[in-house]
Amino acid sequence: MKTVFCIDDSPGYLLLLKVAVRSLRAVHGPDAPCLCVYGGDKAEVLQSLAAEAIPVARHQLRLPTEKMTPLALACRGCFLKLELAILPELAGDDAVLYCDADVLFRQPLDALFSGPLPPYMGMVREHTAPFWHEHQRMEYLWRGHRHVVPMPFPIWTFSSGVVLFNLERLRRRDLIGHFLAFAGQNVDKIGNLDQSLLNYFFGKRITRLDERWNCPPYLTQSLEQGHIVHFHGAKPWDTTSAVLKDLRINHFETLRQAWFAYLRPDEREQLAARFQRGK
Ligand SMILES: [Mn+2]
Repeated sequence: MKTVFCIDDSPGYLLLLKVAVRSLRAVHGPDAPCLCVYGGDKAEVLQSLAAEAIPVARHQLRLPTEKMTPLALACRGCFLKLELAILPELAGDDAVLYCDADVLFRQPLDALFSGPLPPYMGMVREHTAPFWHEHQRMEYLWRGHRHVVPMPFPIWTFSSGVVLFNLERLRRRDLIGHFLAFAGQNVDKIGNLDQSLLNYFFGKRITRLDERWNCPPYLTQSLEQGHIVHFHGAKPWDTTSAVLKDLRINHFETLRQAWFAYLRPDEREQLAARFQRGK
């Protein structure tokens, strides 16, 4: 099964992706199948990906941007993962493991790849309180028909940092067409970007994955159990931001050092230079 990453030209993504792929190859060998979906337009990024031997699928977001909030527009790269089922480069793949670029692979994924395929998608639950907001239902228009999606509130939300997508199911009966219509028409009502869209539309159809497949570094069990560590919150280079102070606990320091170990000396210097300039 391919491991798929999505990036655009947002700062930091490319370096995160390189480390993610290097760690995937360290765990699963140099031929571990992967794909980078690239939503940007920079020749130097494409060169960098080629130098790293990372296969690329170029894809411009199909989701309409008219209704996007300024925050969503600034983070539009995170919506790319929602469109994997329509990518020509993945037309022959029935399932893929999507991972954010800010992950570190630490232990093999065999148990995840050989387990039963989730009927729609598999995700790990967020470590937050049950989520609720004022919209009790959302509607969308698709091929001339109006559809109503009752909101499954309050719900425990699932993290979209790692998603085992059953692409074959999403393509069947054009479920992906329905979902993307819903997403484009309701993107102004969501709290947490792409993650909200997946949780609201698929709700209880999401299969819960074991925590080891998307483990933040601040959990006490992350060092022992984290097969995929997800630097959700503070990125590995962020040792100072006050707002994320509470998330730089437990194994954050050890795991950020593990992330740094994958950098080349010139990459380490670039990061250091960025910090001396104040990011
Ligand atoms: Mn992330």
